[in-house]
Amino acid sequence: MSESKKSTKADLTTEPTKAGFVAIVGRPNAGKSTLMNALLGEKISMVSQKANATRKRINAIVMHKNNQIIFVDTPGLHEKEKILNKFMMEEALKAIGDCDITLFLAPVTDSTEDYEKFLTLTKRPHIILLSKIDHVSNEKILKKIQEYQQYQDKFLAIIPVSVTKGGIGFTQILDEIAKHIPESPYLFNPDDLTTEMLRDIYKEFIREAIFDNISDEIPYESDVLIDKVEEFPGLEKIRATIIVEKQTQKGIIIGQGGAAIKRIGRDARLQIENLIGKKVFLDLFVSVKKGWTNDKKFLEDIGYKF
Ligand SMILES: Nc1nc2c(ncn2[C@@H]2O[C@H](COP(=O)(O)OP(=O)(O)OP(=O)(O)O)[C@@H](O)[C@H]2O)c(=O)[nH]1
Ligand SMILES: [Mg+2]
Repeated sequence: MSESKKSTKADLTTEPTKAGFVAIVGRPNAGKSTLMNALLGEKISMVSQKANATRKRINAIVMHKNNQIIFVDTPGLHEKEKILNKFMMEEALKAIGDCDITLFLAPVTDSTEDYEKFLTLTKRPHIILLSKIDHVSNEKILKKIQEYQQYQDKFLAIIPVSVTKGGIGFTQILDEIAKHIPESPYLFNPDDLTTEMLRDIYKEFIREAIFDNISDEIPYESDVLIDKVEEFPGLEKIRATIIVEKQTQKGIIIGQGGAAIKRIGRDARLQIENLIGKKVFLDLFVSVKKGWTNDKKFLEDIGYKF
């Protein structure tokens, strides 16, 4: 996907270029997708107050001085029995294995237990990011950094970050990453925002609108298929189907007189219009597929490649 909106152009420097992949991992709701969008300066990954929002890896291409950093957003590290959840966990583990380094995102209010679990998963090089530091006092941040010092031979650096308070820690994150990625020609066009297909981002925005507008288990038992995208000058026509597990869920997604699906459609449309800078016509349908979150064949058919 090529985007003219991108502002972070590569510096004209004589230094050799570097390029590398950086996985962003951590427990559900740690703030991984929010951080990646903020580092990119553009929203491409869905964000939610509800945990377990991200289901697949999403790449963002960030230029920093003579470095091309490809961030890989991942699903939260968690344990659940459903096949969809196992896929999500594998996605995160694969990203750690495939990337040059990993950012382990730990909300500052979390205990160090999650980090100990992370250390049992991988020995690969990583940076700890203490996220959501706007929630606590400076004293508490320092105390937490001290707690992590017992593991100091395990991590490359520990950096406090906040996205909501004007990107605290961002330059430090990018400079630290630059130290650990290899000299390499750029791997992608520096003007590109992402390696994802636009239709996959549309799908994430529709999923986000479901997470925002519908409660209980329905967001976790629904997914979105993009059926058709038609491009016209100044207009994008998108047709998508929301899949749910039960007939009753279909009724709730549609809502009284179609009120709920209208809200979902409007919220998703605004996000898509904001990204592509074009008017969008979004047509949504709902379809019931019993037990899809535990159906490996169906999951593979809709793009969850194990
Ligand atoms: N106060 C505060 N809230 C944040 C910050 N970063 C993220 N959040 C909020 O934390 C919630 C979760 O953010 P996400 O980015 O979706 O978290 P995630 O780690 O991607 O979650 P999963 O995809 O479910 O694993 C959202 O409500 C964000 O607005 C931050 O720096 N400060
Ligand atoms: Mg996420």
